[in-house]
Amino acid sequence: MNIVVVGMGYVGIPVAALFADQPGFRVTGIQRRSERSGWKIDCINRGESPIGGNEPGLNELVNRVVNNGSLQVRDDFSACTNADAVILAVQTPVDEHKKPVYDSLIEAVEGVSENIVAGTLVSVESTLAPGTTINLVKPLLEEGSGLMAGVGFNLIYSYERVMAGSLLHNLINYPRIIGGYTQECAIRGFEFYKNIVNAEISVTDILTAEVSKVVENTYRDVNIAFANEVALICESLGVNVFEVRKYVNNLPFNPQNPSTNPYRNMHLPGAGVGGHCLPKDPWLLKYGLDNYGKKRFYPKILVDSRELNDSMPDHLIELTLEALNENYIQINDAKVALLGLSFREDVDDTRNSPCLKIYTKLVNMCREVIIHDPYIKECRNLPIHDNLYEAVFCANALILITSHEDYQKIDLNKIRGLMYSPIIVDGRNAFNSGELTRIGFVYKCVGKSNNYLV
Ligand code: SAJ
Repeated sequence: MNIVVVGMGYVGIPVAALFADQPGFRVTGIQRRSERSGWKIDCINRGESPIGGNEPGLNELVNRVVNNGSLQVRDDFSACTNADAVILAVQTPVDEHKKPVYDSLIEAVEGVSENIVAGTLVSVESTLAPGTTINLVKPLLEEGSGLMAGVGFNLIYSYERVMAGSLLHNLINYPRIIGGYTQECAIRGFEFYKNIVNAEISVTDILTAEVSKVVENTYRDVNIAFANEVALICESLGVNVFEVRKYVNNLPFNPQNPSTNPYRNMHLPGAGVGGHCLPKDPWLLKYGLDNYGKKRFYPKILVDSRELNDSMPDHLIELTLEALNENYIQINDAKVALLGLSFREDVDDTRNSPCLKIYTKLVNMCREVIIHDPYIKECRNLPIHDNLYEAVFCANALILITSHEDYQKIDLNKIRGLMYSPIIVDGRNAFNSGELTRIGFVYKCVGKSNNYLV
């Protein structure tokens, strides 16, 4: 089979490489030669994966399929003319007004529609506002190709469930949902993905699949917001939210079916919610409701959850100001060190990172703000130090924003000696209050109050 995958990113690269590794498959990746991403074309055609961080198996796979001629990347859509299947895996961010930005999607769909021939399977994998495939993608494909969806070509929506650090693993082992424009489209999609997916594949309609994808991540965002709200309540009442969470979550599993999820699964409060999925998917769900829903209503829970999660970086700044004031240090005289630039522990991905929000505000308030992250050496001309102990030298406060494994092993006594004033604000419950207090730190943590030493 000849496959085309449009968009060489976190989704497109693993899926292109995995199909290319199947006997009898040849894959052409399509990537726009843009300023930001054009370099990926030559990188992949050299047999290298452009995705950083630790992605088990991906570099070897890309190298193998490029060198045996099963995968190549181009910047034009001509390969679609003899494609049996085309996968759309372009990014679909939201803008500052929380509205989806579909420029890349529209460009990709138009390029594909002008080249596909009858009988092609078109699979949309990008995360979309529910209603987008039927109301935007389908008409563009039909206008450009002159073919009817479900008749001249098969149309499905089949979302990915990738996660930085386990891209290939998730693709192969996570259950897959296929939303078909018609029953026949869904079955064609089922047969197609069976080539690479080793887990259960369910078929449904397109709209149900689109809603399922954004609800999957909205659910997680709302649960994190609940944990953050409980953390703020615990701080105010003077209890340790992590102790409360431990008791809440140890309500016994369902005795009849112990493998099911516990009756309680309180998530972790923290410095905020970053990454490419959770900060945008609730807004895509709301956009779908607002634009394609039959009955208008205001989805208060998902909106308030997003706003609460996005306020957590401000809460860390508040805790830092409190600690500086309690020690008679003026914020504009202070040097503050931020630990953890990536959005999640032990990855090098900075998308929507809470650290960026904290830096942007503090840099206008402090004498100096510097950043350290073991996985990131440079980003947007930010003042990143690659030596942690140099970074905290003479600092008045240290804010832990991402709990990288490396930070569990730092020499706190050495840090205490290097800092001008030993203030630590812990955004991820990375440290033990009692140990830091004994060493002589002023310690504040999201969800923990000063009224106890635990
Ligand atoms: N976070 C918390 N508290 C938590 C969990 C996460 O504050 O209890 C924060 C993290 O620090 C991070 C952000 O939320 O800043 C996102 O964390 P994440 O673990 O959800 O990481 P992602 O964005 O890589 O999530 C992806 C999502 N997968 C897809 O969109 C396909 C998410 O739905 C998955 O649950 C997650 O991977 C996973 O754990 O698989």
